[in-house]
Amino acid sequence: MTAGKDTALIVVDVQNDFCPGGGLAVKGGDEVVSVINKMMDCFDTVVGTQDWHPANHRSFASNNEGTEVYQIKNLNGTDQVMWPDHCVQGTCGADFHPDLTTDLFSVIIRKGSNPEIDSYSAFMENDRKTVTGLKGYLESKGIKKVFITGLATDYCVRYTAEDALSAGFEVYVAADACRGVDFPEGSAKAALDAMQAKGIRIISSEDILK
Ligand code: VGL
Ligand code: ZN
Repeated sequence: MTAGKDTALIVVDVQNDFCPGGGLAVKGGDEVVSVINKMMDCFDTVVGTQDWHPANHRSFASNNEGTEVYQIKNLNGTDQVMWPDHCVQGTCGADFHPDLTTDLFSVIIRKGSNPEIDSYSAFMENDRKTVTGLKGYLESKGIKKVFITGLATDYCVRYTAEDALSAGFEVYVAADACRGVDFPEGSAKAALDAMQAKGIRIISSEDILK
């Protein structure tokens, strides 16, 4: 299939730290690379995103004395999971997976750079106020529909998909082109169900590639 000019692909956080061996490894994270590479050929507009934290980011357990990894802590008024260090700006862990065809990205959105605020969504930081500019970019290109892929299903994919829906786009998530952190256990499946209940269409990459 060739997607219409009004359709964009968003490739969320396909970075070394979310792949096996990385700082916040997602099971099977690297398995999405080949399927996403194939999907990219079907779209004129492809957005890549990168989780892009300074080393002192407050979502890292290591930067919050007395906290343990995966503990939940109140950070500036919102519940924040204490993550292992990941995607530190300029490190190999923050690089895209080496086999990902990044040449086809029309634009790259980097998020999570404010040390005090996490940003799961590619549209808006977790303060739910600070925008990244992605909505305006897509609107300026006449995009009406977005297909979302990448890592991780239960965090950055989910938040990006839900914000895309709130921004007025028709939203599709290609489930087989995503993998979840699955913390807490079961959250990857729960995220797909929650997205579907909101009107996000959960599809397979095959629906695009056929
Ligand atoms: C992500 C947790 C922390 C993600 C980013 O890309 O889903 N998850 N930072
Ligand atoms: Zn992060």
